[in-house]
Amino acid sequence: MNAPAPEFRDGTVRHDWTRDEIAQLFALPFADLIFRSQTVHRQHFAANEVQISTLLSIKTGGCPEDCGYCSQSASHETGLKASKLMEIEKVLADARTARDAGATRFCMGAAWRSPKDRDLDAVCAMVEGVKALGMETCVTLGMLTGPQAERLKGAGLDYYNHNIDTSPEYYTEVITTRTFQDRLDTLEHVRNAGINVCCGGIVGMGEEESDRAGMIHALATLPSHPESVPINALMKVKGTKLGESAALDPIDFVRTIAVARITMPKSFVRLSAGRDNMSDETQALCFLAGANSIFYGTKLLTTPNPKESHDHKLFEKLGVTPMALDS
Ligand code: SAM
Ligand code: DTB
Ligand code: SF4
Repeated sequence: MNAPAPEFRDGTVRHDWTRDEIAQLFALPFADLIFRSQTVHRQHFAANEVQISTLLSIKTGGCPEDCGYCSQSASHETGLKASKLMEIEKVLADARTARDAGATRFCMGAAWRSPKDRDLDAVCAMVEGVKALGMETCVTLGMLTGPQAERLKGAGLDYYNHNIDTSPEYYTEVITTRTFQDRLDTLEHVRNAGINVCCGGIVGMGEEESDRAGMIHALATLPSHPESVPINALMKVKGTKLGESAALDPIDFVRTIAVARITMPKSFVRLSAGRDNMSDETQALCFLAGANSIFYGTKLLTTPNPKESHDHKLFEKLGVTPMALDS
């Protein structure tokens, strides 16, 4: 069996991962990989607890970016109806419903390249309102400047989601309207403002295993690991550039979760988009590999997610319990 190098015990937080080390993790026999990721998971987290977040698209469609996977890009004809920023009261009503259904974090997404300062006024009010409901808050609004990040922090924002999406090399196959470095700059502004970072990517866009290794390497060598690492399986949307991508092998997806868990031992790893197309067995393997967060509720931003009743049964079958806020 490939044992870890003696100077580093699995479970130690490191920022000096080499791409080769990460590629070697991906190449492990499956059982060895999962054994190691599950062992790391148990060092830092309660083994059977999963954090629950609910998503809401507060501003949908008509986005000027050309992200090849996205239903909301104006470059794609997906039949999605664009809408304006939602009213604050409506957002808070949805947050209350999510809280009462058991979500501890409410994540609000807007299809913007970057927010205008006027938009930020409304988003800050939403953040304040959701916090007053006793929930954690997360927003994903595109690129941010330093002062914009400071404003969100001032409103009490807990997490900002901004994904690197894929490896630096594969990135230009997916997005041309903003660069990998633009994304790193936004992450730095978020980090400097003292907001928790939620950053991950997508698997199943036609990338190679080496790109998955490159994506995890970019995340695991950030100066601080993102507190939350969403691993999305591509939701194929008709009319998008990547809508006809080849089917993703679930084992490749589980491997990506496991490598994220080993390389970022203290981060929440979110089994993010794609659960609606996954068997219970694949999801169980993801939890075994160290995923400990999900999106809950029948809609992600624009695409479907499993029924709540299905998730309740799945949790019961697996003996998984939702994580309380202060655990
Ligand atoms: N417009 C903002 C931005 O991109 O920064 C925020 C919203 S965007 C929808 C958030 C993330 O969702 C993307 O970076 C991408 O990783 C993920 N995502 C979007 N569409 C997806 C799809 N069809 N399948 C899987 N993940 C997707
Ligand atoms: C993330 O990594 N996944 C979420 C959240 N961050 C904002 C979004 C998933 C979107 C899936 C496609 C859709 O529903 O439009
Ligand atoms: Fe716009 Fe975000 Fe979709 Fe890219 S992922 S097209 S930035 S909404």
